Amino acid sequence: MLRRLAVATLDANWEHDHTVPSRTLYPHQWSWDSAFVAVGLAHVRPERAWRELESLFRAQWADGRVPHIVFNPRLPVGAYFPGPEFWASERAADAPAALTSAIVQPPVHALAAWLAYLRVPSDAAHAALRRLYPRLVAQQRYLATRRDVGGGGLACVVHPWESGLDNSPAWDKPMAVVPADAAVMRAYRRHDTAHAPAAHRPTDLDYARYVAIVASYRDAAYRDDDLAGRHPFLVECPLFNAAAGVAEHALARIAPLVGADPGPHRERAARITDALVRRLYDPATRTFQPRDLRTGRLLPARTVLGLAPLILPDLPAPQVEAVVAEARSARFGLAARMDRPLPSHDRTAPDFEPLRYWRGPSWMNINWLVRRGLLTHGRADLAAGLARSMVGLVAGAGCHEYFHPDTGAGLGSPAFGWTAALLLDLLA
Ligand code: 9WN
Repeated sequence: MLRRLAVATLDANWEHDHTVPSRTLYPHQWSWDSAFVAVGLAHVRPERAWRELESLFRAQWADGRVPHIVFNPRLPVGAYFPGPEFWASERAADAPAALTSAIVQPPVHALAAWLAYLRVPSDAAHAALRRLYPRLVAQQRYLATRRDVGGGGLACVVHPWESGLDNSPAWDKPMAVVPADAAVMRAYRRHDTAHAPAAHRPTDLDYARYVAIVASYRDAAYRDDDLAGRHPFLVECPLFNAAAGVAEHALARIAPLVGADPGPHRERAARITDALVRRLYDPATRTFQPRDLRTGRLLPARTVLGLAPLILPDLPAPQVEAVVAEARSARFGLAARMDRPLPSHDRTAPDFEPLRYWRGPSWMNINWLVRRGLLTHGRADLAAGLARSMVGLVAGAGCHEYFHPDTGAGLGSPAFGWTAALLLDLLA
């Protein structure tokens, strides 16, 4: 029954060579959504899993960046804000022919490709892996070189949208100093608030700042040189970098299958884990915190981003223990028997907002990543408790985009791609 709902959701969101996250809110192709969707498609429509990933990577830029949105040119102007006319990515020398945004999202694609291959290791899957491998390597190279703005071995994100957790309280401090005025938004038409209650979405002031950060990057033709000297938002995110580390681990598994050397991937994976612990682990709070490169300081909010390094198989034991303790604390409520999955923000914080997007609600993709981390580190009891709560959530509310962390009520889009896909993976 549940499985049928998930497959029907994915089928309804399928659009010639990719899956839209939502027909209403997000009618184009999103980068990390496609990776999560491919993980689910591999269980039911393996051929589509590869088309999903390959269509995304066809829009990869010459410099290796994988855009966070690939726009469907058949949709009318105004189908989503900000659309291709706002991004004007053709101003960049490295942009592809496709209409795309110019920023990235967490690189969970190599992991998705590896899991899809493990699920159905057919000749077609092998051929797709061969085609994808050099593109996945280029994606990692872009992040490791052009985006190592801090020089410490981590990639920095230049926009909250790149983190995937757009309005997380993690970004409140660096966002507060981005010059912008909510009135700017009168010049634009927001598309999201026509499809979801404004109280569940980022504010107009958030959007004014999102727009200002894109404008700054766009004015420099989306170049990455001298970002430290001119760009208004520069942070090192634990989830983003944990994804980059896991990507190197996945590439180390893929490499021998495509005739490449896994050694360099293993070395890079070890360097990323080491840099994460060195730069983003805070011994005082015993969790991972993002670093604001404009101040050099760790950001104080204790969000679910801090738990993400658990997905790294080589995370040292003290950090594994610390992250599991943080997840089990009253802030997140992980337990072998738990009613609801982890919220996106510390439940005990005064700025916890159970309805507003990434400021409290529970999301399937983040919980899925934490569950993988628990399994990786031998915490099957906790992983099972988390998985049961995730399945229960969707059984109660449907394939929503996000969920009220206490009542489990569905929020955002009601037929959301990655919720359906990751549910299929949990049910397998
Ligand atoms: C901006 C598509 C995307 C997800 C992000 C989520 C949301 C977009 C938006 O939707 O972001 O990229 O318009 O709010 O925050 O994680 O990839 O599902």
